[in-house]
Amino acid sequence: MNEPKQLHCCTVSRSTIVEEVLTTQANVKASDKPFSYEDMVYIPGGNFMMGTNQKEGFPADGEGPIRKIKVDPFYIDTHTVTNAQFKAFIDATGYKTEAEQYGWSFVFYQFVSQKMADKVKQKVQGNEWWWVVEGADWNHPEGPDSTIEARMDNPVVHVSWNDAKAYCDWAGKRLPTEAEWEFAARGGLEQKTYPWGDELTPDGVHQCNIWQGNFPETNTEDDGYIGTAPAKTFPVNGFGLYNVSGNVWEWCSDWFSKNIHRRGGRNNPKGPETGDARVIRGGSYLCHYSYCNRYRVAARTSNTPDSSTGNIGFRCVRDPQ
Ligand SMILES: [Cu+2]
Repeated sequence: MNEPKQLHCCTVSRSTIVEEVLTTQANVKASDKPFSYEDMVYIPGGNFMMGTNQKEGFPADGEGPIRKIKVDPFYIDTHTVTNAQFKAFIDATGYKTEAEQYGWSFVFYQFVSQKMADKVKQKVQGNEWWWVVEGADWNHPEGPDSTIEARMDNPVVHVSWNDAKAYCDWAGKRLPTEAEWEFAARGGLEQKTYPWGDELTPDGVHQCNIWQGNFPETNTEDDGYIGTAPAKTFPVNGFGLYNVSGNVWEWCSDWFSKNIHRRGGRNNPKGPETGDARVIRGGSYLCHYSYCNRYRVAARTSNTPDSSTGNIGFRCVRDPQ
């Protein structure tokens, strides 16, 4: 059986717009600065119950069945890579992101200025809230007339999987496997819906940055944010991680498959040998229970490795030395 086309409510892939895919395998040299564990936490590893059989989930995404998985200890960033951190990488290496090479990226329509909106030629069919904005990139998240100046502590966005990998190579880190990501995201709790428990807003208090109101028309911003929130917002989970649910999707190292569980090992699974799309986890500020409750900690989807949007970022891990 074929995998579904990589067209998801909450993300969108470049292949919906372009036939030819750039395959940039940039050779980025590791930074010569001494490595710092600043803003990383040690995850002890061990066994955990991965996935979910919940009915309110998306079984078609391959969220289940629940299986016992073992991961080795690792360090993980407490927050997603920020604009400030990514800028340091660009300044040091001169790296060009794929959004810059293609000359455009996907922006949520409400963020596009009137001036830019008049120039937008393409909207994604079936996902009309995604606009193809020329000149949108990590440094201009809503197009050439926007800046990250007031958002240096927010997650970098419009970064492809390939861009994220290049950053990791420079930073002396790597992307988490999907299993590592979920182990860390669960924060030591077993089989809870969210990183903090089973209730979305315990005592009416928002725990993450997702959509409130009617998607895609009105975001009431009850949680305080319409786009990204600073990378260190909302209470941390049991391991000290910020924003594993909501805010931005996070790239994992694995290729995506709906039924990897049948062939993947139970010890440090690394996903399929090959594929078309990479796993992303955590959901984003555009997720809403009415159509995409993928801010659940077991939820998963994917995007092609050259794709970039305004709601995908990443955090890194490092093996104990
Ligand atoms: Cu979503």
